[in-house]
Amino acid sequence: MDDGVRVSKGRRGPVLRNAHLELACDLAGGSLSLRPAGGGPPMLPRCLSLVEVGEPPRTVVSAEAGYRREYEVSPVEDAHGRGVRLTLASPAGDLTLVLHVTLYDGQPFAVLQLELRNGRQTPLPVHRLAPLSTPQEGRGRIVLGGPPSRWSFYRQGWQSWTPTLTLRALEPDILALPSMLGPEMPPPEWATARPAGGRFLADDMGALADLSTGACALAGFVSARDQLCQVRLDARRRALEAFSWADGVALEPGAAVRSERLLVDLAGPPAGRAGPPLEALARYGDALGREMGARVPETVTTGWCSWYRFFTTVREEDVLSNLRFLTEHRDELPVEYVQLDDGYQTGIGDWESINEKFPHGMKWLADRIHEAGFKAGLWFAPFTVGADSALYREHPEWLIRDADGEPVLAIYNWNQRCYGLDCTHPEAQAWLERLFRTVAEDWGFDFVKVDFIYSGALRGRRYDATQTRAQAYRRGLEIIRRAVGDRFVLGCGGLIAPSVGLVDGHRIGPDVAIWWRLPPGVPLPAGRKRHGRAASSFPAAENALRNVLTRSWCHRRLWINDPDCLLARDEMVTLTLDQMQVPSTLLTLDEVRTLATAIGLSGGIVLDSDNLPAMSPERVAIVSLLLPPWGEAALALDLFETDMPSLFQLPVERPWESWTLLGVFNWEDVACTLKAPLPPGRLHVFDLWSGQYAGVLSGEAVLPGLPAHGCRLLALRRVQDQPQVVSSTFHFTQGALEIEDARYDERRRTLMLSLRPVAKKEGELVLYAPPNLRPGPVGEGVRVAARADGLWALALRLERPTRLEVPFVAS
Ligand code: 9PG
Repeated sequence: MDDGVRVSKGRRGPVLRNAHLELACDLAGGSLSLRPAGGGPPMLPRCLSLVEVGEPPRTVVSAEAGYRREYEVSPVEDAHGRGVRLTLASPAGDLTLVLHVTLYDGQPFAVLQLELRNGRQTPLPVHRLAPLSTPQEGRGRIVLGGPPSRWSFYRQGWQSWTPTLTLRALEPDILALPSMLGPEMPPPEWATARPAGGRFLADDMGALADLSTGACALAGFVSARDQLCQVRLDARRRALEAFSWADGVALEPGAAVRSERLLVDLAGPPAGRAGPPLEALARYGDALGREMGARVPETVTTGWCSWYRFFTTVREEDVLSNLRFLTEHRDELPVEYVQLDDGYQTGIGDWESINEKFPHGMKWLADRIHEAGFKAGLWFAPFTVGADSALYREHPEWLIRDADGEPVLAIYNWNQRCYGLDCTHPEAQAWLERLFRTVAEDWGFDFVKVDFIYSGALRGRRYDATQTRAQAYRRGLEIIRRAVGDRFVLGCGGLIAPSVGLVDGHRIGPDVAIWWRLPPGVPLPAGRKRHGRAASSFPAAENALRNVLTRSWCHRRLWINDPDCLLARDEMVTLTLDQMQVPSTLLTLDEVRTLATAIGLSGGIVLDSDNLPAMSPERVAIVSLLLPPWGEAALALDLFETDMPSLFQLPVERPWESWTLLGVFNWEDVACTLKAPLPPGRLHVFDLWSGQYAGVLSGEAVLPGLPAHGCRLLALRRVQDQPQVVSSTFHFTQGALEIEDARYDERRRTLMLSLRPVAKKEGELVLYAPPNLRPGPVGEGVRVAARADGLWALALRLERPTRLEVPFVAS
């Protein structure tokens, strides 16, 4: 099929089309109409573009007055392939709006970029550039086939900790306000609008799906170097606007400024369950990664992190005792990094001043870690300056300030007000560079976790008034990147699109915690709301897990996802007051398994954060199940149907067999029966955690008795009419790494297995045999036991590469 872009003349102006998409221009009306190929009405019948400029009161200038009759059509070739670009110009007094529209051969999306040219004699402050704005009234509103009550909207969040999820389009949005969770307040007219639901402010990208028709429209920025980007949806008015913030930077006479590049991806009905919206997210992730030059390390990072067990009270001995444990248990916990988190420094900003809990300093500690054969990681909040720090006292001029000259608050944390570092200040830049050179070259760290970095992107005044928030933020990250070279940079509390290309790994959700949900008794910092199931950024396992599922599409497209740490502990701790022994965690075993399942299936970084020497072997074995990492990300099948997806599916392909892993989660506070749709065919269904075999199923699995906050980790394997592997309990993939080959020799009636050790050394291979066969004796060290329904378990220790021949005899 010819997939190339064709240009033709339509009734109202030029038309671009390929096999997927049609863009028709209405020159006199100053708009574009977008529809998926294959007929049907346009989904976005009237796309306008507009800018917001000037001193207060700001004015909105749009292309509504029409585009010039002359337009340009030119071939392009860029990161997304070959295509055709249409350039439309709309004069508006002495300003000109220029819209660049690119359609690519073979891609189901278009890219829109708006340019503003200043023909005035005076500089013009530019605030917002919107390459896409659909009308709020009358004809030209969004058409998805069904009513907005059946729409759902996926809203990307500003930074790591911002809840990211799909909401029904008439529900209220979550609160994601400046400075922690969003860059901006919603538009003022939204504040007074009644009813409150149906208005959403997404960052970088939003995707709208119609659950009744399966149609989907995604608008997301694929460049993010210069401007912060947002997408507004007003579902009641069926209106969408995508824009980037120019931050009021003055546009000089004769000069031009461009918005970021907006990808618009449309898919018409029909849709399967995991159909168009999920594919659109994946395509958006690919395109963003391509344009921003994503850094995607080959292998997935593993390690131990001090934070979620020791917090700021961490001492040198705590790191050393865990280092010792890792050294002695290298086989069971083969991890790469030992990462010290917050708690070594004397102040928020005073990173080279080490507190008394680390008497030998940081270089000494990194040396000990290296000596033991691990790589060393260290935490910073490099763009955050605490009011109690020496840095704040000595360099108040390095802070982002508001119009009154007051430093802008980034967060209240560590019992103090914390402000944002002005990364455009030459002295602050020199300081950052020196700091990270010291950490990398003198101290010898191989990994830096740069945390709370959204602080560098706060709205405010900076030393260099020509720089936007996005540029200042990236400048800071670029300096860190240059200073540490190719060492691993883990972004945390960091913006999403603007970080791509500068970090190797990035946190994708709120912090995990030793509680599922914030317990009622725990006091909240002033001004914080306590949520129930409602999406929140507060540290809690439930909140962390939400984003692990909803942002899985980012993995290996933007960076390596960091789902946050695994907390698997069952350690008891002694209370100082009355010497009482209490559990060191509130997480139940079911909740720990849910966390492990989500982290494993996420394909992302595997960091444990427990006091390892105090953990039982059973709990260490849960960590081992994730090692080595498999590295590929599962997909939340029901992402567009619920605000908390419960089906996390990962296809596993090996030369000897392909199967599917399916995590099924019960987010309810009571035990439930859940139903899971199955891939096609007759499948053996085996759950790793309960060791239960659900039998041969097709179409759907009904899973009774899922405990509160618990899960099933199912291996779904196609039924063969001969002996076959159904599961392996050595690794969470149930066979991907520990089974190198498995084939049944029909003539010899023997299952030939080629095994290699993984982290967990004790386990079982679970085999199925047709009713007329059963396994004969296998050999030394392998215990064969009958299970229900034709299953056989082979229990063994796997310490070296092993070949197993399992003979089958008539039963
Ligand atoms: C160290 C921690 C850990 C953790 C980070 C980050 O909203 N808050 O007040 C808030 C506090 C801490 C926090 C996130 C949010 O955690 O994600 O892994 O490094 O800092 O202080």
